[in-house]
Amino acid sequence: MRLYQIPGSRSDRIRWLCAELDLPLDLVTVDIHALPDELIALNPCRTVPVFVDGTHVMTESVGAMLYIASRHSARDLAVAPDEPGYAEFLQFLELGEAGMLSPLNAIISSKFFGPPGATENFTAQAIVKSLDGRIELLRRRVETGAYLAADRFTIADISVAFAVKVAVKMLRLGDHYPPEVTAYAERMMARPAYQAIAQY
Ligand SMILES: N[C@@H](CCC(=O)N[C@@H](CS)C(=O)NCC(=O)O)C(=O)O
Repeated sequence: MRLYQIPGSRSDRIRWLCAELDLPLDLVTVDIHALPDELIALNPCRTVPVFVDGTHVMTESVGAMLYIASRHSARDLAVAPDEPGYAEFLQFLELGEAGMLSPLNAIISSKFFGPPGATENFTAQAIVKSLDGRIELLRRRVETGAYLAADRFTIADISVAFAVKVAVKMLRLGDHYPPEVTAYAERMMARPAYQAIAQY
């Protein structure tokens, strides 16, 4: 299995999962400003990560986590359809990317690559505000349980904890986030597997 990665980016989700499972990954570190032709040939979206397993090429970090967990029979790290926590598992697995990190791409671009004040525009403010709703959804979940689904650590926790980390540590949006949410993310990221690959 090969992973085109940028340390500290969504590729960390896949690295974190492989560290949990003790699976070897062939890492290719790339520069987002100078993506190699090899990556562009695999991924016309020109995004990172790109995960390759034989003839399979995946450009979605959450999809790649589900693939790895299924292929490597990591039953504990996913939740099966006949388990009670299945609905919550799917919900939070998706939330981390579709509901949280994907909308933040616009904020990341405007903060790091846009003109001064770009993050102050209406669209950027609307995205940040919408994230607050997702944080409240998360708060309600973590106030009643240590994990997001099935009372155990799963890839839904990797999906969401990584999104919270980007919001809090990279974008500094977390000043008003409830302590339950930041404590939950810190607890997930204190796991030895994440500590072994964490960049910041
Ligand atoms: N939904 C994709 C998003 C991938 C993505 O947007 N990656 C970022 C880096 S973490 C990127 O490549 N941004 C540059 C761009 O969108 O042009 C995933 O979960 O892997």
